[in-house]
Amino acid sequence: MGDRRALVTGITGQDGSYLAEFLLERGYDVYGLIRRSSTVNFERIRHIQDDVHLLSGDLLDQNSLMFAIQEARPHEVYNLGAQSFVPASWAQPLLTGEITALGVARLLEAIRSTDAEIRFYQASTSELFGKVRESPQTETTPFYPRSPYGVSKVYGHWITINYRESYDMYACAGILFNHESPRRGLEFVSRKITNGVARIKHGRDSRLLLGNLDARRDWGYAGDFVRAMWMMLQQETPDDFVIATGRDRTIREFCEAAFGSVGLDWEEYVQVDERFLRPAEVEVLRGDPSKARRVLGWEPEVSFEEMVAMMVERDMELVALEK
Ligand code: NAP
Ligand code: F7E
Repeated sequence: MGDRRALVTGITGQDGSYLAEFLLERGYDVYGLIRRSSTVNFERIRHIQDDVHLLSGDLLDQNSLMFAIQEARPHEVYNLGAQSFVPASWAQPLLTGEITALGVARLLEAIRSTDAEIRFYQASTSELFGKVRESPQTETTPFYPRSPYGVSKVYGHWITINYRESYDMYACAGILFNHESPRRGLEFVSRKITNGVARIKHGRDSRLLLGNLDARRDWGYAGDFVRAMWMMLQQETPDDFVIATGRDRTIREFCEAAFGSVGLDWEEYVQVDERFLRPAEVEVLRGDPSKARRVLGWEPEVSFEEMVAMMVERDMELVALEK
């Protein structure tokens, strides 16, 4: 066993794969929790599959979390596992609550009863702010979630703080604003757009159907954001941090940048389809990362334009490979 061991839930997801790479580079023994499925979904971790230890478990199953903690004996646990797609949380609000809310308590209980010295990171989100009470949003901005996902994350956030205060555990919540990459799931708007651009450019599609084009998000690059998760757990005392770029843009602007990067005019291809509108929308999010800058020394390195170009470039390659 190595000197530093970390357990990552959600290792097969976008952030889990970047965080696992980051921790491996720093010499950690990395353990990842994976849930059983009838087809393997290791696309994002195939290149590091032999370097990490994969443990079978589920945030719905208390015993499996206990076994995972006992097996990995981690110094740090990063809870990135969640039902993370906002529209799916209206279709499956109870499942979302079980995984995204109660799953956090299950994991904290497994840690508390095994080794309360373990440092814990909870993946909180800008969706806590929802219908924003002030702008930009900071660590002290009141919450007003707008989806079953957001409501579940409010529980996960407060139970993390409550375990810190009740049991003196080293537990941090990172309030991360949207972060994207070529590994983003295809259903999220950023990747839906860059994949759509690639399919249109290759002649596979002629239009792209989207929902609310006026929504504004503070988009950063996932590779930069996972670094902040690790930085939070290296502090002397546990605390909560907003991680954001400090700039917001509309979905239209994302389209303009993505289509523009391959010389296309987005307005010729994008159409609004009401099926993609939400029952309650988060209209605008913009984070203030000054505490993270001051205390952690964290700064984003990849710009919005670089990230969009990176995503379109990768999707151009992937679509070219599709039969
Ligand atoms: P993602 O790509 O959707 O990955 C979610 C991960 O959770 C996957 O590995 C998934 O496993 C796993 N998972 C789902 N249900 C589970 C269960 N019952 N038990 C164990 N694992 C389960 O999400 P992401 O974008 O990487 O985000 C990582 C975390 O940060 C999530 O908690 C998300 O809510 C939060 N967050 C994301 C953002 C963002 O902009 N990306 C911002 C703030 C917070 P499968 O592969 O088996 O489905
Ligand atoms: O939507 C609008 C949509 O699904 C962004 C998750 O990682 O970040 C993510 O949640 C905006 C919304 O991300 C489409 O209405 C327009 O206003 O990419 P998204 P999200 O809902 O912000 C937060 C921080 C998380 O924590 C979540 O886990 O884009 N939008 N048209 C669309 N969105 C989608 N998905 N599809 C559209 O066609």
